[in-house]
Amino acid sequence: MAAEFLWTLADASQLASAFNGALLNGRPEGRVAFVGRSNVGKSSLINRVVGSKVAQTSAQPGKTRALHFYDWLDGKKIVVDLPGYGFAKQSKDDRDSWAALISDYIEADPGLECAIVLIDARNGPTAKDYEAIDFLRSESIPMLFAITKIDQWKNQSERAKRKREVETAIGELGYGSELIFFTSAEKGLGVRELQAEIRKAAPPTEMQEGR
Ligand SMILES: Nc1nc2c(ncn2[C@@H]2O[C@H](COP(=O)(O)OP(=O)(O)OP(=O)(O)O)[C@@H](O)[C@H]2O)c(=O)[nH]1
Ligand SMILES: [Mg+2]
Repeated sequence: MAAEFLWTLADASQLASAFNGALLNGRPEGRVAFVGRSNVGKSSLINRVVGSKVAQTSAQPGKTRALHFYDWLDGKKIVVDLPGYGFAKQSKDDRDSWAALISDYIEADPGLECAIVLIDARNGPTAKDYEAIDFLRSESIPMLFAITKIDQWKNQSERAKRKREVETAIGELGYGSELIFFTSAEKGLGVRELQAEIRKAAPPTEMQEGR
């Protein structure tokens, strides 16, 4: 089996007992979190990356409501499916508590090696994406960027224009184009390249120094 479900984090009160140093519930594998607005395709891309349909996907935004952890056996990583942000139908209280749960987890996990920031091919980075990137940067989490649903690009000229726009926007934040992956979970595009890069993720420097 390529992947299996490990754990759900639904409430920040579960965090205190989950970590022992870099171990997550006794597990040493580094964590890789998929971050992005609701409906951008996080769960779908996770299923492609880990090679089995472990994460639930839906055409309705707001499908993933807690944090779900999957053991990606071949990649020797734990993959984290986060709830999406910017889900318009949520009440403000719901939005705040979801955002708090995500940021509490990111702050609490010393073994979070990398965040994959997903950006919809049709919109480019939104204001919420910029906020998420700022937060991850402030926590010193290395980032990769996955542009999702590139099968929605209609032709070669749209593809070229959109690629340039995304590379410029992310470049302006100080991240090189080698960190950007153009993907389609539907067609399986860009998945192999992203898998290879995720495998390379290493523990944050402070942890390595502590060994
Ligand atoms: N065309 C196309 N549709 C996709 C692709 N990836 C995901 N989708 C569709 O986008 C919708 C949302 O996908 P999910 O993977 O559930 O999105 P999510 O980011 O996990 O959403 P939340 O759990 O609500 O945060 C579903 O209808 C998917 O079928 C893709 O590569 N191409
Ligand atoms: Mg989801």
